[in-house]
Amino acid sequence: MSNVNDQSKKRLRIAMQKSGRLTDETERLFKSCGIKINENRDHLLAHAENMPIDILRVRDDDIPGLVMDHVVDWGIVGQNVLEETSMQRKVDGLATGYKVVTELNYGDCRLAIATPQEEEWTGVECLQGKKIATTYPFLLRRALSAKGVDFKIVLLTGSVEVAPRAGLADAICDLVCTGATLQANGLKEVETIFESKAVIICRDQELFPEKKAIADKILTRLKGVMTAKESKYIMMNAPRDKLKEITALLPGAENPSIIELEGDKERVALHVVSREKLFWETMESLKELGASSILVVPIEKMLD
Ligand code: PRT
Ligand code: ZN
Repeated sequence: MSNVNDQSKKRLRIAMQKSGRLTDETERLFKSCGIKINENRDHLLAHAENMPIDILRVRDDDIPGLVMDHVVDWGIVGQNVLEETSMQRKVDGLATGYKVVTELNYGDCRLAIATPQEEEWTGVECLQGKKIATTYPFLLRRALSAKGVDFKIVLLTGSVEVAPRAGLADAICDLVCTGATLQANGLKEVETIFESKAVIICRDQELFPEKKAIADKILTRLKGVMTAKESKYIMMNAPRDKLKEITALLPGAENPSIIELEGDKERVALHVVSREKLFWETMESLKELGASSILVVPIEKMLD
């Protein structure tokens, strides 16, 4: 028995989506942070092979509750599910405490209201007295009540986009990414009510010191991976007398390394880490200033 307690004090337990839109990116993220997990997605609980971390694979809707009930230490979930579940749990009298550890750079989408394409739209007042199908009744009610619109909710957990055609509702409120699903169903997006991305959340209680140490380590690695994704390593040969102008063109670049070129007094090699994307336009301007052999190389990991 004491063994189980010891383990739960020492191993960081993280809940992630078992199978869905966040799964691949989350697995990629763990991998890039050096966490090796069992590939078998059918196992509810996976132990990392090389770190004191356990991964719980569940439906995304269960993740906020698992964190709020202190069953897991961290959860990776979309802000849409987090916000909706928080409001639902508040009404149900359940615990709603959590902290956001960090936002992630995937899972971007928006919760939007859509109506049949042929319907005239002049503003949210068009929804007065209408039936709106959604999986997100709390977020929808919060957004529309704030604007004084009175409407009816048709609660659906799937295939929300077919509700108007099936005669179940006048409009829908659903997640949108590219808008292709709406278009394919003869709907148009008329109002965004919530912007969302994936986040890591943490229980609202201090972690045991051993777990805190693991959490901090993973967070540092994670930030390193996320910064690296945006950053580029840039190399070029450049005329010595244009170095100032050239460096000024490089976005978010730290002090460049200048390296002598064998047998060339006029030109040097310049190496620099740029924290932002480098556009073709900038590369063309660099070339106009006399830079040559310009190489832009992706960075995998960064530790400042
Ligand atoms: O089984 P489980 O409950 O775990 O999964 P789920 O089916 O509830 O969720 P899933 O896997 O579909 O989505 C998980 C999370 O990914 C969501 O909660 C969002 O935070 C995020 N996300 C990002 C999206 C989308 N983009 C998205 N486009 N979730 C759903 N969609 C759906 C949307 O509902 C609609 O059906 O994709 C369709 C629209 O996409 P477009 O590109 O055609 O606009
Ligand atoms: Zn779900």
